[in-house]
Amino acid sequence: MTKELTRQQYLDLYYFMRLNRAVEDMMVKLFRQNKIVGGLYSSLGQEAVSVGSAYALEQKDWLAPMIRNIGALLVKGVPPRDIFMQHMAKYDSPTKGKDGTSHFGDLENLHIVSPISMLGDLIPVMTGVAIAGRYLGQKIVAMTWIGDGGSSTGVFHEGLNFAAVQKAPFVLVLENNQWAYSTPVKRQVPLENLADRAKAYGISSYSVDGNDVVAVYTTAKEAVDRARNGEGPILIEVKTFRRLGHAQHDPAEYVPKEMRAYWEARDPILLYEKFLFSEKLLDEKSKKEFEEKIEKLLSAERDFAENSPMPPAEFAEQGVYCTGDDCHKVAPKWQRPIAEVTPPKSSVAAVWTVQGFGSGKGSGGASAPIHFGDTLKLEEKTESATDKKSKDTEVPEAVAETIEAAAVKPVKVAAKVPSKSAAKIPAKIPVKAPVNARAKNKPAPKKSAKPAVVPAKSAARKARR
Ligand SMILES: Cc1ncc(C[n+]2csc(CCOP(=O)(O)OP(=O)(O)O)c2C)c(N)n1
Ligand SMILES: [Mg+2]
Repeated sequence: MTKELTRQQYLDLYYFMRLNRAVEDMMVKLFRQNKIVGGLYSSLGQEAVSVGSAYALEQKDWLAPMIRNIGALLVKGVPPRDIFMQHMAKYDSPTKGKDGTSHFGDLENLHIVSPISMLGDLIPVMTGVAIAGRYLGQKIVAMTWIGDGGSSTGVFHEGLNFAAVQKAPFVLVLENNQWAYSTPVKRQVPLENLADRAKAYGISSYSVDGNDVVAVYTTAKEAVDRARNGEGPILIEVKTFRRLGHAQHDPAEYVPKEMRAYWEARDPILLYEKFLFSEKLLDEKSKKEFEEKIEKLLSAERDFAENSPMPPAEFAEQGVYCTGDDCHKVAPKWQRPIAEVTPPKSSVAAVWTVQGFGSGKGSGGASAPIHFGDTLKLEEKTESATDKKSKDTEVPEAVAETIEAAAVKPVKVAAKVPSKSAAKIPAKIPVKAPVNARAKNKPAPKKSAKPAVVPAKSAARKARR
């Protein structure tokens, strides 16, 4: 770790990492007391990722957290009580008890987009936020996180490619914690550095030690500044380790002991404390003060959450669908003159001509408007479309004759009609006809005393069934 931040910044990073861990420790207790509704995920050992990256954002910037980014919510200004109440499905929670974990946002004040469970989907969503901000002249950056597993979804690639081609002011933090449920990274990505995924989209990337909060912060800050300055999206891979299982239900016995021991020795908070002590930014006294401050805050926040009521039953049918203005008011906040991006400054012509694109009937011999080219005139179009439709549905003469014949003499015709045509015969033809025909024309197979010889393949197939 190198010293290049202000004293306050160093101490902020420490405070938020400690707060992140303490909030989650408290939730484990609440979970064991059966007060948490639904699953509980942990970011133990990954606090430097959420805190370091979110700390690089300005207040006006936007983020969308994933399940292991409670630290990012705290940095952005979400009070711990909201996190507790959300997990406890309380009436005063941000979603009024309608959803769990970190599935809530704040579009108005904190600029947080609620996460969605479908891994990767936040990438195009936050790209949209970034582009909208640019259009409105807000000079914002949008940030979200994705796991090593989530980086193998189709939408990760579609979203990042879209962000790249749009040069969106967007930063994607790829949280490589070595595991996706019980799948190790090497079993799902043939890359040493997941940052290399950026090469496919022609965008910049970084690979950074995710347990070094200063490294995460300084990298994220550089990326955020570059994105804000118009360099397009940036991918940051942070290498870290998921210390617990996927969620509370998972003891993660599949994790090799040596791997766990290596990462546990690199606890991000202990590493950082060591650095702060060596730089004389923290001592035993100030450390204790931080601990007391956090303890006091969290016990008050927990009490508030515990005292909040559960939602009334009749509330279940309210707020399920958006009803417009009485549900939420989302209006664009222009930070530039609208005239800059509206007519007559911007083009609104629905069609445009391209020299050399060709001329046709629709363009009267001139260069063709790109949408119309050589298309038919309206009357011709309508006529030919009708003709085509009737041709498509028309039964060919030969087949019609065959069908008619089959209706009269089912047995004989069925023997002649190839199976493909037989499939087209309408339902009014007796269904049993072809079966009877085969039965009459083919002699019944002789009964044999010998057991049938089953070819090896079929035997294996039968055995599998
Ligand atoms: C598109 C999609 N596929 C599968 C899942 C189920 N799922 C939820 S979390 C998870 C593992 C994610 O692993 P990773 O992206 O590495 O994140 P981590 O849990 O390690 O933070 C899976 C497969 C999902 N939510 N969305
Ligand atoms: Mg993972």
